[in-house]
Order: sequence, then structure tokens, then C-alpha cells
Amino acid sequence: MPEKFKRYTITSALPYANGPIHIGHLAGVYVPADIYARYLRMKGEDVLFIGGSDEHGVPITIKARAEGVSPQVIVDRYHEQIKKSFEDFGISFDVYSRTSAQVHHKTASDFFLKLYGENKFIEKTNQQYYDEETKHFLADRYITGTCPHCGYEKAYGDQCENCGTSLSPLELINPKSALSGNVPVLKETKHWYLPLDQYEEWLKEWILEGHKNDWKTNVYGQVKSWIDHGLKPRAVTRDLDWGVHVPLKDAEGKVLYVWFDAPIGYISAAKEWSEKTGKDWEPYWKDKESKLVHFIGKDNIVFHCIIFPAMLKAEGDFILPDNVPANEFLNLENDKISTSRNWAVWLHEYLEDFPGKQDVLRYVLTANAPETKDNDFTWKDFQARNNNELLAIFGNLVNRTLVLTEKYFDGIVPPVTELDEEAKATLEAMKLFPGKIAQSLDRYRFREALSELMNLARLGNKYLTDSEPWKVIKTDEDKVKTILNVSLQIVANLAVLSEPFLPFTATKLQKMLGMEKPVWADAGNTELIKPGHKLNKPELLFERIEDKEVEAQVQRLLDTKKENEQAVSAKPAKEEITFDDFMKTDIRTGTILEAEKVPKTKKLLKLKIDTGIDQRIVVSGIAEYYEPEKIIGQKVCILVNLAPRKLRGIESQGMILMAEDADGKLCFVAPTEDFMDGSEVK
Ligand code: B3M
Ligand code: ZN
Repeated sequence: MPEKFKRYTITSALPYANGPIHIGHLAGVYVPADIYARYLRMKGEDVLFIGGSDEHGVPITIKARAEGVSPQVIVDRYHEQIKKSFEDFGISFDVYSRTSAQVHHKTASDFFLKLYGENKFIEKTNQQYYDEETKHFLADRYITGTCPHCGYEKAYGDQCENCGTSLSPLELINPKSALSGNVPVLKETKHWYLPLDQYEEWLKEWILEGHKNDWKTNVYGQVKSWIDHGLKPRAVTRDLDWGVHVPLKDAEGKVLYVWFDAPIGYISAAKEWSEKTGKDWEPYWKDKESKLVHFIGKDNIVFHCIIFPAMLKAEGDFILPDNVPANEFLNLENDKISTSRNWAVWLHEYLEDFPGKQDVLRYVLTANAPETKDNDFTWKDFQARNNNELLAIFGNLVNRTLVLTEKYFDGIVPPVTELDEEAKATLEAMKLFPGKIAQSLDRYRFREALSELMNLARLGNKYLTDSEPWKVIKTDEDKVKTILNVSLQIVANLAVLSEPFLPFTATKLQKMLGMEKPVWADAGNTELIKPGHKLNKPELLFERIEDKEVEAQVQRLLDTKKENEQAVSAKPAKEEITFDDFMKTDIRTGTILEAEKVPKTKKLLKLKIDTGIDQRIVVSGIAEYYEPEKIIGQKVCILVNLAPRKLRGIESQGMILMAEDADGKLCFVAPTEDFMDGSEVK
């Protein structure tokens, strides 16, 4: 590590409080941030780890509208649920705040006013899309249309989720209001803009030159491409009623843009923490010797690397991020995780199915983290990593070592009698691990760090297996003392080094070993647990995950996929008709009296129907799905005032109502009870 910092301010993206948290969130942002925070705390560093819910923005108001409740109802519901999920998974925030909090409204509002007072904004009146029916200006996700870059038809006013391009509403082809579906009109409105173009030179120097070597290439590349395309002024206000109100006289009905207020939420959260703990928040945000790190997903890069830094720079009092180790995306079983399609593993549901197995998920998501490219989560991989790695390597070493110590020495740590070459080499190798793991963590390489942790367990397993204490015990008990002492030192080191990654497991293991809460500097010690120390009863750290458990998860996803396909392939509604149009149709309940195939056709049946009014012949294209003899007596609905038409020489007098699915399969639409023939259907 080159520089030494006095304290660390670690932020993790504030999730929108419009839905629960899934594995993509955890893998992309919260697990790596938590590993980093725990590691630094163990090193004795002064850490402020910040989280909170993002409670403004259009995704929330759209959801509220869909449910017919106020946005506050939505954010209250999800804020609590999200907060609980993070606690359940051991995400060790020092504060978990929310942007609807009063302290945040004040902080964001003051921030805006300071920039406004110092003329850091430009004021512009221009034309924006407006929904005349709902009387809303249509910003961001309130407007959809075709992406001018890739042709995707459901692009939003701020971004195309298909090609990732960020958009402005005026660029959309065939714009439509997301509120009413109407074609919007243009209307004048005034807004305040942050002139990003004025920060271009400074950004080039600070990031493109200053952070060429220490920022991840995916992050650096995205920032460079933004800057190379030229930066434009960005509106920091919106015409909406949900959000932080613009604190100016002539700004009725205007709020701060969610991406202006949300990152300020990190600062507000620090203030909230300060109020609760009595500690001063300011050094964490203003002292140059504090290191600020933003953990985010790749879709938030521009906001954390360009816009928020420009805001901080304009404000003048705050430090800038030292690093923004953004991750790419995690897919699920080869498909993009999607809240709207329910294609996700939700944390609260995972815990119902795998209670107590938080660390297994933390492990899998870190081992397979999308650090440099998008990655895929599969249940098969989840099972394999649990069974073949956590259980077979980590758990196996711990279990064998503790059980043998219990068996041969009543659970009392035996002394080293004589260090042979094997033992010496093993301990020497062990000493290198804390350094290797720390080096990876310092560079935000969490996968690499975790794989080193497992290599330490592998080292222990190999040593134990090669030394064969279960054989040696018959001839040389002293040697077994050394073997188990060395193995126990490795196990104790694992109990220290695994804590940032697998906090629940580490705590359990520390208890089994009867250890005090360790610090990072304990790792590498070859006498971490002393001879004569009594160990507690060994327990299993991991359990085997059976085929049927993961098969059930995969089945659930397959069911979801099927539901989605059905939903997707439902045809859009036909053109609107009036009530009178509908009332012209005369549909009655009836019964099939006779049925026979129409010769030389595949599809047609000739039916005789009792309509309650009369008995008549109807020709119906249902032969592929129904055998004539089986439908005698079937109740039907029949359109009786349809003009007769001839089919294969037979006059058909009406039409039987059938439902047809996306594959063209048919089924009768009929009264569900024995109902009088001739009853009107309306
Ligand atoms: N709520 C966007 C997101 O969840 C946003 C992050 C805010 S961080 C200040 O992708
Ligand atoms: Zn696109």
C-alpha cells in the first residue's frame, strides 16, 4: 500500500426502495464493500461504512402509481425489507439511512443552495415533453420510446436498458407517456443545469491522468469514453412532486433530480451516524487524509465518477473518491437479472430455503464476482462450490483437525515436540497468506483474495493428509502432537482471515477454538493458539447441499420463465369499441347435442347445438383438439346473431366461443355450472 490514510469513508450504492434485494445487488456492491470494510476494521483502521435507501426518483413513483398508493407507502415498505436483508447477510454498515429522512432533505437542499448562491448552475428554459392528460412533464422513466441507437422499443427517457446508452427524452423515436400511453406534447419549463463541460479539463487531469493506473480498467474505460465524447450541461432539477423540493421561490412543483440528491445521501447518512454516535462526521468527508471509496455497479459509473465529483468540486469543501471499484453485472442462469420479470434470487426467499447459509451465498458470489466482466450465477455452481470447496476443503480441514484433537488429546492443544521439514515448510508457507490476501484486498481483487484464503485451507488439508496422524498415532504420539499443533495453527489462521469474507463461519470457528475476537495482525502467527488451551466441542461448519434442493430452485426459475413467456406472448388488446358495439352481439349458453367430423377436413367438426332458442348447426374448427364423441353434452357459449356462412357446403349458424393460447391451442369457454341453455352472456 503506497499511502497511509487516517480514516476510510466507504459508501455503497443506495438501492432504490422499490423492490427487495437480490443476488445481483449483493455480488456487485454490498459483499465486496462489506469485505473491504471488515478487513480495514480488523486492521484497526477508522472506518465509516455507509449505506441507505434511495427513496426518490421515478421508479418509485411509477410503482406507487401502479399500486394506487403514495410513494411514502412504497419506500417505507421496501426500506425496512432491504435493511433487514442487509442485516441478515452480515453487511456491516455503520449507518443505514434513507433519503426521505429530514437530515437528507436539509443536506441536499443546502448543497443546492450553496451552488446556486455561487452561480455554479446555469438556468435554462426549454421545451420538454408533457402529458396533457395527466398534467406531468415527462422526464426519465416517465417517457418511453424507441432507442435511436439500437432500435429497442422500450427505451426510457434517461437510458436504453438494451444497449446501455444514456438518453434524453428528445432523442427517443415515437415517444410515449409511461403514465397514460399518450403521445406527449412539447411545453416550456425552466431548470437548473450543472455545466459539466466546464469540468472537463479538470476531470481529464484528475481521472484520465491521475487514476490511469489505480482505477479498474472497466471503470476507467467508461469514464474516458464519456469524456472523449464531450460533456454537456446536465439538468439537476425535475418537474415532479416527489423528491427534495428545489429551495427557491420560483420553483413550485420542482424537485432535485434523483441523481443529484442520492449521492448527497452518503453525506446525510454520515450526519445521521454522527447524531447517533456523537462522533464528528466532517473529517470523513472533508479531511484530505480520509480515503473515500464508492462501491457501485457499472450502470452507476458516470454518476459516481463524473457528475458527483463535479458537484463535490463545485461545492469545494469535500474530498473526492480515491477509487470507484465498480463491478460488472451478475446474470442468473444465463439470463439478465430482472425485477420486472422476477428473474432473480431474492435474499429473503433464499434465507427461507437455505436458513443459516448466508456465508455460502457470500462465498459463491465472491468466488464468482463480476469484477472484470459480467458473470453468471447458476444453482449447479452454487451447489458445487458449497460441496466441493466450502465443505470438502475448508470444512473438512477444520473438522478433521478438531475431531482428531478431541479424540487423541481431549480437545487440548498439543505442543510442538519437534518441527520436522514438512511442518516447518508448511508454517513458512502459511505465514505468506495474510500478506497475499491483504494485497489483493487493497487492490479490490476480492475473488483473488478469497481464492488465496481457500489455498490456505488447501495447504492445511494437504499437510494433514500427507502426515497421516491417524496412522502415526499408533507408533509415535509425540509426532502427532506436532502435526495437530501445526494443523490447528492453520485452522486458527483461517478463523482470522475468513472473517471479512465469511463472518458467520469465522465467528462460529472462533468460538469452537475458544479464541478472542481476532485482529488482522494475529494472522500469520504460528503460535496463534497456545499448547494447553482447551478447545470447545467441534461442530460442522457447512452442510452438503443435495441435488433436490438446487433442482427445486431451477424448477422455480423454469416456472417463472414459462409464466413470462405466456405473459409476453399474450396479444395486445384490439382497438377500442363502444358499449353499444358490444351490446350488438348476442351470446347465449348452449349444449352440444351432436358432433361429427366434416369429411376430408382436419380441423372442422359439425355440431348440433341447443341454444335454448332453437337447435342449430354450427361448423367449428376444433377437431384437432376434441374428439366428436367426447364432447356430446359439453356446455358452450355461442354467438347466435352472427350472419350464417357456408363452410365446406354446410351452413354454419353461429359461432362457438373458444379461448386460444399463444400456441393456437383451443379450449371451450362455457358456464362453470349446469346453467339453463339460452341464458344471455354479457
Ligand atoms: N439508486 C441506482 C441503482 O440502484 C441508485 C443508486 C444511487 S447511489 C447514490 O442503480
Ligand atoms: Zn438502445
